[in-house]
Amino acid sequence: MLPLVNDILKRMKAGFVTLFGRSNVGKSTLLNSLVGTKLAITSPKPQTTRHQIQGVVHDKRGQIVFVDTPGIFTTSKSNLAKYLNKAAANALNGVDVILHVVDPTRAIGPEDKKIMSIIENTKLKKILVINKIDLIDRPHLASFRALAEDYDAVVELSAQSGQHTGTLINEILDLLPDGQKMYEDGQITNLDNDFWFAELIREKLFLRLREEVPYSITVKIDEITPREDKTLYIAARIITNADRYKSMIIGLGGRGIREIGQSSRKELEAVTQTKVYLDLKVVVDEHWTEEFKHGK
Ligand SMILES: Nc1nc2c(ncn2[C@@H]2O[C@H](COP(=O)(O)OP(=O)(O)OP(=O)(O)O)[C@@H](O)[C@H]2O)c(=O)[nH]1
Ligand SMILES: [Mg+2]
Repeated sequence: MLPLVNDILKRMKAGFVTLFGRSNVGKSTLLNSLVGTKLAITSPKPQTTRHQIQGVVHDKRGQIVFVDTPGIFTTSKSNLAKYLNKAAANALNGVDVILHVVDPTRAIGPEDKKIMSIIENTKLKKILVINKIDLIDRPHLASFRALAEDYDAVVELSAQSGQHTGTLINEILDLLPDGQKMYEDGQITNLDNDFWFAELIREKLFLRLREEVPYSITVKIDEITPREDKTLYIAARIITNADRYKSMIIGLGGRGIREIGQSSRKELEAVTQTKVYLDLKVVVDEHWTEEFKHGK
């Protein structure tokens, strides 16, 4: 009977759900898996995500807007690190449900404890999401399961394989209030193309470069022009804060930048479904991280 009544009243669930967790637990991978498209970039390196990215799941029972956040971490005191922690904490404003995403291959760390203390005092609904169940070796699973009573629900899933992500959607819809759609049908993100394309290039840099180099980099798109021959011309700048990083990005005989250009172009072609001509430059601006100090 109930679905019929809901149909007549056009009642639906709607709300914001934040993906919260320490770095590298798989928040962005989970967002992509739930939305079914690669919106957020991912990498095996910590601190990959720098911005709030929204991804929308349209379900006949309602609409869920997921908000991906930078991982919380407690060790670094750089401007970028402070900015990322603030951005993550800000993402809790105005949300309905918090997903605390954890990785059972690693012990509960100071970051998890910090997150638990942040969310403990909120009145928001909380779900503990134990990710990476596709891995056989999960030595810390029991210690995460033991936290269950602090949460409204616990879901064990694999963001990578998609296993049990449907269970998570069901649990979220149970906890969400009735509401109105926030996004039009078919719209899946708040990202504009400039930002999205820059992020896809930044992912390739994250995957290819070692140690501190990826953290010295930001990417800006200068031009996106559809050409008459049906190709898409994209001009982008890789901005780093030191000459030595610039040479590491370019690589011996330009090999590094060539490979980054090729893998970025492939990814851009996949998301745009168009042949792409990518014009990539590397420039040094030692002050770019200052932007983060001012919260831009
Ligand atoms: N085996 C396995 N690996 C996963 C799973 N989910 C994510 N990963 C891997 O974990 C790493 C980190 O994933 P991300 O999605 O970038 O993690 P994140 O939490 O967004 O990290 P930050 O943005 O740095 O906070 C990547 O190498 C992913 O491929 C999973 O379900 N199973
Ligand atoms: Mg991320």
